[in-house]
Amino acid sequence: MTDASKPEVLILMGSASDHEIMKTAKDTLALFEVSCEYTVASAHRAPAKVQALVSSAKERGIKVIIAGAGMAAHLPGVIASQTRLPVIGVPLAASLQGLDSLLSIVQMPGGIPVASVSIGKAGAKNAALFAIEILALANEELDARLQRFRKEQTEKSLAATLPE
Ligand code: RP5
Repeated sequence: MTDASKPEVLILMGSASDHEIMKTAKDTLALFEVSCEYTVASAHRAPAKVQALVSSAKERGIKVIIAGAGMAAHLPGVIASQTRLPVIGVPLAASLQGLDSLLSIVQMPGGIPVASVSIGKAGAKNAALFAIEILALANEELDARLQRFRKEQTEKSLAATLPE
């Protein structure tokens, strides 16, 4: 679907401890055959790595960035400050059930936007789907896949049965 040698989505996370949840974003993109770059890049432990990846992202063909972080989750905001590519933040529940990271990500002061999804696995899934929606604006085949995905999801919901 997308050229595996030219990923259009960059997924960064603050720590290897975020992988367990963030792999859901990667797996969701893979369902749509959308390739991504996927790596740990901490805003406070490895700021030069974040800067290098983000400042060169557009010229590498990246169109959307997904950033997962927990606790004082400044990674998405730091990324957004260095690029005009859309940044989707995934708040992770590393402490305080993720409320700390949710507020860190969603409460960006005016001027540098970061889109926030929900905390944890559902958020990682939705971050990927949102990235796909952005890419699908210029990709009819991807848009058709999204339509099929929504249709199947609706059919599953309508067919759900409950135990007696
Ligand atoms: C954040 O701190 C990371 O995104 C992670 O969610 C949290 C804890 O990191 P570790 O101490 O587990 O590496 O930067």
